[in-house]
Amino acid sequence: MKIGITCYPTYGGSGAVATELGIALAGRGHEVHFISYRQPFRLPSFLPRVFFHEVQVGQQYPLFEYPPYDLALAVQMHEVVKAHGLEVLHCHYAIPHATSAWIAREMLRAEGRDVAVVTTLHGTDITLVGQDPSFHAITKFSIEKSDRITAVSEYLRAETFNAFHCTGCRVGVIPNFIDPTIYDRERYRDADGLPFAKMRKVLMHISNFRAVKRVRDIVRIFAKVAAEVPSVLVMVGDGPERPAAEEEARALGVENSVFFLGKIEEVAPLLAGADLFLLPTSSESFGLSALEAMASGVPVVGSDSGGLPEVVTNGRTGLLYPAGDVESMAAGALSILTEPGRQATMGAAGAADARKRFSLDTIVSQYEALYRSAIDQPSDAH
Ligand code: GMT
Repeated sequence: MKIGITCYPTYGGSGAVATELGIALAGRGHEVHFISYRQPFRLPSFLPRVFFHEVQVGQQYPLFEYPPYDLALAVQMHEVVKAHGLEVLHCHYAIPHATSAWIAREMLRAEGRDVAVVTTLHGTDITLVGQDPSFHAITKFSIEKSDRITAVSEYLRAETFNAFHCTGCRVGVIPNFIDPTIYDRERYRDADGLPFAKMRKVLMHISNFRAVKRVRDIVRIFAKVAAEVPSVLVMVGDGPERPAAEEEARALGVENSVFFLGKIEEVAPLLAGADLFLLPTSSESFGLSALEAMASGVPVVGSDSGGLPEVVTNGRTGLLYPAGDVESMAAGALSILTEPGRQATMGAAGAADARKRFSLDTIVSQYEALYRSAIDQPSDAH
């Protein structure tokens, strides 16, 4: 197939999933065209059958206080579909990608051509941004007009119905995935790893440091663990709440044991050196970073909200508590790190479960089947 993929190219789970999906599809012989305002962060500069088309928002006319990226994206989609004969446009994150795809398809239809539109909902496009009154109606419209809609968890599927009361949207669930050959502890066994790894337990968190991640809680949990067990906290990523986490570390007197590494593209080697992953988020549609940790043999301590319980099996591959319950999360973390054999047993269970339920091969096949059905049987909702 000839497939267009549009995603946010910056650090974030939806961009990572979209990019790895595209790479895997090209590996299976499909032609994949990424359409976005920047090369996605996990996309290598050259791969056979993979192309990148940069969206450029043209003239910065003084009238435009807000440059219309959505329109420039629609025009680029329309161009790429025509120039390369794309059969399907796969939009990751509804806003504005699904809207631009709908415009592009209307333009194509006016010229007697067509393209199938598949939209994958990732989370905040439905639970946060899509709820904003300025976006609600257009989000509902755009997803209803997609030929196929998927959500990354059952939780997000239910949230989509609750948020939009849509009769016209049949949302399927295709979960996120990992490449088991990349998230493999054994692969990095001989690497030097983190310098402190052998002396102290390594607790790790990876995210975009937005408010929803509750980064202060991460530092609070760590401070309680560090009071009992020699340990360090490794914070990977960056975002608006990073100063708050740094401030919390100073306030709790643990700043010398908390390492902020900033944005790092390849997290698998880091995860291979971790003992515990923390994700005490207030709402997470899936929690890709938790899955990557599991696949790397790292138990997860996090919140039992959103789609995270669909990824982490409470008591077997990690421990989940109500969001904000720092006390219990710290106690759970300590139990994993100190009870003989518990960390190893949970880590091994996580690695096995990630491979069994979320393996790249299985999930990519599901997307292939979805594209084929969207091309052969377009939705009658438009
Ligand atoms: O957090 C966001 O708003 C960004 C978004 C993204 O683009 O990374 O994250 C969502 O998509 C990921 C990939 O499907 C999921 O693993 C995250 O759980 C989800 N974030 C939230 O629901 C908060």
